[in-house]
Amino acid sequence: MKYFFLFLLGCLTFTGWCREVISLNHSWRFTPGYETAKGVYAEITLPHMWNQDALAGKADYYRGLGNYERELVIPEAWKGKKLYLYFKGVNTVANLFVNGKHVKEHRGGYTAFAADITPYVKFGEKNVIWVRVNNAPQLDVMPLLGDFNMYGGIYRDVELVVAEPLHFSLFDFGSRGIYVSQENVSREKADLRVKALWEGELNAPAVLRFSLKDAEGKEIAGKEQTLFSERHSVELSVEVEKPHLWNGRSDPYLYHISVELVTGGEVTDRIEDRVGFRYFRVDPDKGFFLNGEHLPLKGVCRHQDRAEIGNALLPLHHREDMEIMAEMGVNAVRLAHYPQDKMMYDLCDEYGFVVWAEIPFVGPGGYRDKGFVDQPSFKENGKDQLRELILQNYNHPSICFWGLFNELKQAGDDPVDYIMELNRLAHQLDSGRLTTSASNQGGRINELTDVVAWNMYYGWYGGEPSGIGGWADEVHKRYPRRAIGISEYGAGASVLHQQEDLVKTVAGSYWHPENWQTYFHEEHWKAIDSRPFLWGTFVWNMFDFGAAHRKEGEMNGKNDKGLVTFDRKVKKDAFYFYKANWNRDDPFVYIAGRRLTKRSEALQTIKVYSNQPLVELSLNGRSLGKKKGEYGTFVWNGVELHKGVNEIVARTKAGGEDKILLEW
Ligand code: ADA
Repeated sequence: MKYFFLFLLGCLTFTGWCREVISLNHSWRFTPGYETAKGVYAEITLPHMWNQDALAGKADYYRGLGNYERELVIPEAWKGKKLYLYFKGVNTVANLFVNGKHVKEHRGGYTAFAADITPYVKFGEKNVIWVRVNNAPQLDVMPLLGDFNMYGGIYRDVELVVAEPLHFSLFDFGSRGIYVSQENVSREKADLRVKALWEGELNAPAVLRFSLKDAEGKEIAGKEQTLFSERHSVELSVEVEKPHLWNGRSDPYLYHISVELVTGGEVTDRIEDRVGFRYFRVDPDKGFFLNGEHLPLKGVCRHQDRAEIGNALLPLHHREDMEIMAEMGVNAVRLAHYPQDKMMYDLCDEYGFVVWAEIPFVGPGGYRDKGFVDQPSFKENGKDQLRELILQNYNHPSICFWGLFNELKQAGDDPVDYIMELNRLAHQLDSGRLTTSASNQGGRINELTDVVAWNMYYGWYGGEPSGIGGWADEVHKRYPRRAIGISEYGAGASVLHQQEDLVKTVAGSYWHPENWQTYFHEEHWKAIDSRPFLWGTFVWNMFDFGAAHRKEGEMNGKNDKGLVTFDRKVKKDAFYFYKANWNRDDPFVYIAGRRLTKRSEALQTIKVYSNQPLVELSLNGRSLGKKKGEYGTFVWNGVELHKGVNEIVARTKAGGEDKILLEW
């Protein structure tokens, strides 16, 4: 029965011809700590994380050991195959044991890794898998700190890969062993290069072959090449004529590629992937260009966690985040501050978001402590994490930028030389993309990556929101030959905190009224929109996220700079301001200030957001006239409420209507 179940699972998760990929998310036992009492455990299903305490805002949440164990029956019939465990994300350090023997250690919580368990398993028997996970802070694993929770656990999927002896390598820093490069891309042609790494003995003549199909399934290119036993890497190139380009949100066209190893006429392994042809550049005066056309990047940053489940996300959660971002009209996303689930990069390919992907090289920002320690073990770990990020995500057309650091300082251990090393490494591994960084400093540190961006908080940690424009002009003048962007800008808001007047929020305080965040973004967007030299700008943050050390806003342990709440249930007013400016496709109308249901005066200002040219407002059934908007914003001053409950309706021709009740 068990074998039948395994077989069934294998069929369901089958991604290659001969390779079987079996989900191992079920039937784990979890025990926290060490020297735990025998027989005391929780039965859990992956993805899993153990830090509910962090979600509850406990600043010194548990950072230590957690143990995951499960049995694994390996059928006798698998003798002669190669068996791997593939972990997609374990935070932070994972040690894998099979039948009590140490197999592998992996250091870094955001990237995948594979372990060859073939020599450790007993065929035809039950085997015991034990993963010892440690999320304690350590000085030689990135990140050393950050304004986000480092939830411990096996929080992404685990798979068993059952491969034929001749198979694509899983050992190149957790990649799938297939790298698809594109060069000289234009509307006329593209050079496609497929590099494959393989493992195993060649007992008979073998070939590598690939086939590229368009979205309708028509083969448009293909090639094969003989394998030679002395080399475990092989490359094939073809020219694709008149490629249908991957063109961001407007046309995220994807081809399909399948790469196979064939020996004695039999396919022994196959990897499927998608290819999107595109070219891009960044100009210091004119910003970002995709396929030769100017594309202002309207970006947001996304942390991966959410209320109640932390980082232990299911596919439906990733998809929901994408849908929310798409609804707002986002066309670029900074997946901060670490590599995110591969599914996110897949979805970005599909939705057509331009991606900034990054390693967790996070500096102290406004806090004390260090993001960089000048010791070899830290530096090696950071380079490995960069290799993993790039090699695991090499084929995604959506990724245009590799982010190398966030808010590092030069005081103390100076990271400049090391960042230069990372920059060289990124280019060595991938000559087709640009490097970037998120700075909050002046000085040499801003001259190291291909393009640079700053985390700016005018009107939150200091200054006024309108200050952002002057700042951008100043930096553009100071670095005329550098492409500059804004990697973060944002202000906190609680949907429970409402005020009638616009009073500036004190960042670290309890009171985080929503209307200050809205105003902050209105001012920022106007300044950004009139400065096309900014190559990309990214709201901090799309969603509220867990930051256990924070004691501010409506509850401890949360950074509430999201445009959407931590549970994804409420879209704040600022969300609709952006939707009105960024989403040209779905007509809508939205009345702002709707959560401030009780007003203290009869005369009120009513603000409406819409992407339609004209909005009509009515009060208790009486029209107050139609208005044209500016920046998607329509304002009626001096609206006189009756005593009691008032009905306010905003109507548009194509975008329907919105209705709220206000009490005076
Ligand atoms: C920094 C940092 C972020 C973030 C932000 C904030 O800029 O890069 O991680 O949390 O501060 O909200 O203060």
